[in-house]
Amino acid sequence: MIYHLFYPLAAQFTLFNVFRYITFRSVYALLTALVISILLGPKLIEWLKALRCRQHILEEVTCHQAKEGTPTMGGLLIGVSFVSSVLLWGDLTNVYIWLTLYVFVGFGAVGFWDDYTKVVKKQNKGISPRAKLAGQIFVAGSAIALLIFQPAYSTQLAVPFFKHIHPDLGLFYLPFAVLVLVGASNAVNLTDGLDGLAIGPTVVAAACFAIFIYAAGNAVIAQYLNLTPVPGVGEVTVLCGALVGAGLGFLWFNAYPAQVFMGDVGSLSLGGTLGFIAVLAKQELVLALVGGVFVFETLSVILQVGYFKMSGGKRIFRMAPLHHHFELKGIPESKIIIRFWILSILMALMALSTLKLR
Ligand code: 57M
Repeated sequence: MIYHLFYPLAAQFTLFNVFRYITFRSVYALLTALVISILLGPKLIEWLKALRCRQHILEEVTCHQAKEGTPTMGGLLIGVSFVSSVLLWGDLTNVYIWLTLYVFVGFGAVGFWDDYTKVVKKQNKGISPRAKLAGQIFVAGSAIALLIFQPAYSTQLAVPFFKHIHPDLGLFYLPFAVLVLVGASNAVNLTDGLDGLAIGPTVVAAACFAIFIYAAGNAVIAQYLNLTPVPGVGEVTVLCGALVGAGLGFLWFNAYPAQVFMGDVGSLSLGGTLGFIAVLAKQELVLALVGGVFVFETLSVILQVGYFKMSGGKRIFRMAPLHHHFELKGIPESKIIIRFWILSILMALMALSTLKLR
C-alpha cells in the first residue's frame, strides 16, 4: 500500500523514487514486521491465555514439565505482522507476492485447524495425519499449478555446483515441487520442540533466500551468476524481509525461557513458505542446505523410526527428533538451541557459496 501510495508521487517529489527500490522496501518491511510483532506480542499472549490456548506437555520429556501451560498458537503473531508488512511494502500487482501469501495462509490454515482441535477443543491428538497431509498437498498443489502456468516460470531444475546441468522435469515438476513444500513444512514442524529452535533457522533461511531471490529476479545478476532468471520474482525479496522481521519479533517472546510457542499454525506456514520461496528462486535443491538443521532433524526421525521397526524396538538416538537426544544426554536446552542456530548460519553460508562455486 505504501508502495502504491507514494511511488506515483515520484514525478512531483524525486525523494519518493526511493519507494521503487526493492532493497529499500525490504529493509522497511523487516522493521515494520518486527515492530508490529513486538508491540502486539504481549497483548496476543494475554489473549491466548484468556482463550486457554495452552500447551499440554507429554510425560516422556521430563525436563519440559516446567513448560506446562505455556500459551501456544503464537504463529498468529507471525502471521499478522508478516502479512500486514507485506501488504504495506510489497508491490501488490506482483503475482509471486500473492502466490506466496496464499501458501503462507493456506499452510497456516491447516496448522490452525490442527491446533484448534488439539488446544481449544481439547482433542489431544488433533486432526488425523491423513487430513493434515491432504490439506498440505491441496495448498501446495494448487499454488504450484498456478505457478507453472506463469509464462516466465521454467520447470527446469538447477543443480548446485553444476552450472550446465538443468534437467527439465516438465509436468513432473508439479509433484516434485509439492514434495518440496510439504517436506519443508513438516520438517520445520518436527524441529519446533525447543524454545527458539525452529524460528532461529527460519530467520536465517529467509535472509539467505532474500539474496537468492533478489539475484534470480535481476536479469543482470542472474546472467552474471549463471542462475535461472525468473522475471518479476525479485519483489519477493520484500516478503523475505517481512519474514525475517516477523520471525525476529516472534523470537523476542519465544526465546528461552519461552513465553509462547508458535503451534502448528506457525510451523506449517513457515515451512511451506520457505519451500515455496526456494521453488520461486529456482533453488529447490539448495533448500536442503539452507534448511540443513530441518533436514538433520527429519533424517533423525526417519532413521530412528526405521531402525526401531526393523530391529524390533532398538534405537539409534536416545530419542528423536535429534534435539531430544541431546537433551536426554544432559546438555542444557539453551546450549542446544544456540548450537543449532550456529549450524544453521554455517549451512546458509555454504548454500550462498553455491552462487560462485559452479
Ligand atoms: C510436533 N511438538 C512438540 C508447540 C509447537 C514421528 C514423531 C517423531 C513425531 C514427533 C512430533 O509429534 N512432532 C511434531 C512437535 C511440542 O511443541 C508444540 O508443537 C508445536 C509444533 N508443532 O509450537 O506448540 C513440544 O515441544 C516443546 N517446545 C518447546 N519450545 C517451543 O518453542 O519447548 C515447542 C516449542 C511442546 C514443548 O515441550 O510441548 C513436541 O515435541 O511434542 N514426535 C515427537 O517429537 C516425540 N518423539 C518420539 O516419539 N520419538 C520416538 C519415535 C520417533 C520412535 C523415539 O525417539 O523413541 C516426542 N514428543 C514429545 N515428547 N512431546 C516424544 C517426547
